Amino acid sequence: MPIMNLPKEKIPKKLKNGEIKVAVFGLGRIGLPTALLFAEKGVIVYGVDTQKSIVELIKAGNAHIDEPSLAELLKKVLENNNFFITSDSRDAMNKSDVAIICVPTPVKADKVPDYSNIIQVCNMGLRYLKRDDLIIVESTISPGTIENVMIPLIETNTGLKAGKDYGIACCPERANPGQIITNFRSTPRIIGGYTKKSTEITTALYQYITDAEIIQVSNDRTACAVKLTENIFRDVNIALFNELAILYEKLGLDIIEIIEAASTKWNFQPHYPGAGVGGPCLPANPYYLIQEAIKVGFVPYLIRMAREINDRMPQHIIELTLEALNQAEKSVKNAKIAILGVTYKPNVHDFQLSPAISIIQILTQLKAKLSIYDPLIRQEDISQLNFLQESNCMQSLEMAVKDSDCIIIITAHDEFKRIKLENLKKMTATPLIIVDGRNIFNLKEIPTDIIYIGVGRKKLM
Ligand code: SAJ
Repeated sequence: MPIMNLPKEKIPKKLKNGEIKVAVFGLGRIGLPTALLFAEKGVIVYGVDTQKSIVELIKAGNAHIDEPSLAELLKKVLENNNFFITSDSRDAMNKSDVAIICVPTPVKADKVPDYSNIIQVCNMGLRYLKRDDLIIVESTISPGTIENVMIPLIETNTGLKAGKDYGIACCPERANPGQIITNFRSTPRIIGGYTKKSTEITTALYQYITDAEIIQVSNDRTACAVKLTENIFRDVNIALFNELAILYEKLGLDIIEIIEAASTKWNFQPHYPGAGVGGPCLPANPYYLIQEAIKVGFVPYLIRMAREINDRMPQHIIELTLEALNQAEKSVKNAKIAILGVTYKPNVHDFQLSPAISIIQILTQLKAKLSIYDPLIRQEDISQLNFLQESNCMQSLEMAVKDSDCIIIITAHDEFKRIKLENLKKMTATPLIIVDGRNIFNLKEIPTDIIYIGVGRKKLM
């Protein structure tokens, strides 16, 4: 069904009766929910992933990622028999009219964006693009990636010209891990096409699966820039509060008290200092725009400095730990240090670029004896993640903190917020030392006989 030739009004009916079929490339935290939300509405969907293990897991009804209500949605969709999971991108594209690209776009160690997954989709699946098909990029990319990377590859592989022979648009994913299904159903979507027609047809497609507002922007480059602007705004603001935290520590002030008071002003937008900024988005996205800026001879300063400030927070946690141990006249060498929290954000089973990684590595180099506890760590994580060992991963908070000289909170899991400090004192060495990397405790409730340091707030004995 040549979707680009259809009047947009006809698209809902053609989706419902199976005449328009959708291929989703990449079945991870974004791609799988995207595929299921189309399939849930009766659309014939081909879910494509190059990892055969993921294909088999999903075929067997295993949602393979932790997202609320995802497993139930997969089970329901698999009963409909309109969701086909495959690693055969050629077959999927031959049978589909729309290709939605949801593959990871990380940055390499040298902070250069890595579009190898996007390029692989162009050279494999999209090699079988047909005249009047539509391509939609949900993966986070920089403005210009469609024009400068994808379109030339597609034209070389197929002879098809963008805009004239097929449609292509950007509809960046805007979901918060841990709330993805909810966000997909309710968060407005940004759509920008290479042509106006691409924007219109893509809009009709997404209106079929969400009641949320669709924001049409001028073109695909603008849509990419909106997504990057959202995440750079967040990264820069977090960096501001991380820098203020370090200053207020030195001034003997409590940044949380300051944020709470400042939040009474109508246009104050609080962000929170912490052990660092992790995850697949914030530590990576700014470099997409930095790279584009450098290509046009502009080197951003604030965006780069914000990344440096945030990337330095794990080292700051180490400095606070050394200061607290010194206060108790203890050395870090052979100190028993409990690490609470390893995932990059609370209550989400994801370790990507977590600040905990470098904190664990540095303390290991300093010859501390680590006991690590995170309620979300699974046995397979310990074998797969090189910074975790069987010997230092504990099954419970109590086992991790037992006899510890110092406790470092790195991730603000709900379980840790329920800790009763008076009870904790009975389990650890004396004095209890807490380095609160997420400021989860109320400074006013800290017992007088413990050493407590938060990020931007200090209460030494
Ligand atoms: N963090 C802070 N201080 C803050 C907020 C976050 O240090 O005030 C840290 C977190 O601990 C974490 C990192 O930053 O290590 C990232 O936190 P995040 O809440 O931004 O989590 P992400 O990476 O899952 O961000 C996603 C993003 N969504 C997309 O890119 C589509 C982001 O745009 C959303 O704003 C965010 O979810 C969200 O709102 O939760």
